[in-house]
Amino acid sequence: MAFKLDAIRLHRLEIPLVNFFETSFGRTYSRSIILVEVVSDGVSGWGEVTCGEHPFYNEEWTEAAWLLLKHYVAPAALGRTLASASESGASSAGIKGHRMTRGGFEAACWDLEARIQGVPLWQLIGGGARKEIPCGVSIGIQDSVPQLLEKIRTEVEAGYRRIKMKIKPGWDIDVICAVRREFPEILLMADANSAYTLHDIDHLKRLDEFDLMMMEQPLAHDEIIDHAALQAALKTPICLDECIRTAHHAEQAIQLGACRIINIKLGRVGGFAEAKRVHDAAHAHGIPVWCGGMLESGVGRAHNIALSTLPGFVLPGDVSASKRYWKRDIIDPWVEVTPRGTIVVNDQPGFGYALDLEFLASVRVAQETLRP
Ligand code: OSB
Ligand code: MG
Repeated sequence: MAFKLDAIRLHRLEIPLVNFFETSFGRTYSRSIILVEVVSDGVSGWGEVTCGEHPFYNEEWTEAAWLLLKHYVAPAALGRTLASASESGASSAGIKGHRMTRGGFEAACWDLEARIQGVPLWQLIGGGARKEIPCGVSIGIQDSVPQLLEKIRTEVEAGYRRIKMKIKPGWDIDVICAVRREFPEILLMADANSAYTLHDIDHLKRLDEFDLMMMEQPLAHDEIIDHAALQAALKTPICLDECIRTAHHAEQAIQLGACRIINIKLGRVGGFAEAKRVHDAAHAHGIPVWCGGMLESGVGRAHNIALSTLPGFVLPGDVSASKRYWKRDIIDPWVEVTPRGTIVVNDQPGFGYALDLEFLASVRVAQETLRP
């Protein structure tokens, strides 16, 4: 359904995390999040820019995202009539990289179209393969092994179906060994966020004995070929995260044997249109996918839930309950996880949750409305 973009409003929020989150590239205590609100004929659609506060996961970061949205993404889109949300990425296609930033805008357009049509977002994107999505958790690097074991116990008892732990040199083999000793049966995986190189191949091979579901992104963020060499030497399946920014990358990685599983992050690939293409490419090759997370607020989390209803998302994702991240979420109700370790997908229009505008205003530190 065609719509014209009358205004784009940027909101910058600062929200402390309930617990710090540590990866191989650093520790986060508080999130700085940009929400993109796109307005057409009085109806608003919302998207979240999922980049970090610093350019350490990939090249993107919050401050830069604001400038890119204001000076490039919004001016190229404002006043235009889009035949459908699937066209919304085209106006900023000339921008190289910065897919999380462009993806925040793109996802907002999908939400807008779903709200104009009065249909759930999952339906508009062609999802709906499942009414409950299976959930896993991502647990950061802790100060001590007993702390990690306690965190894992809490999440397993809450019903989560798969545990992902972050690793880095110095926090890997011994720690995984301790986790396995304590939890011999759980579905367990490890995410290195690019902390190793091919020089570590013998070290990484030692992880094969722990029956991990997968090892996520052990090597450089932009290095598909070395991952193929590593996968050939490992029994443990490699899952690529950072490396896969387009469906073309997914095709190349699969053809080279660089991974056996793909983590799809809505932002990392630039929004729903490319996420669907990555999903389709993986599906065509029998490669399972799951939905990754970037410590999103309720808005990004709700988009991830819709994405996870596409048929190829057969593995538990990093989409978990609001309360694991926030004392109060910016959506109402919050995202909850059942004792079965699932999120029940609802049938409300758009991304399926109301915004808690009062709380949103209280954590907003900047706002700007852009018009044609
Ligand atoms: O690599 O998946 C990652 C968080 C920030 C940056 C990168 C990653 C992550 C996570 C968190 O693993 C997943 C989540 O709970 O949102
Ligand atoms: Mg990852």
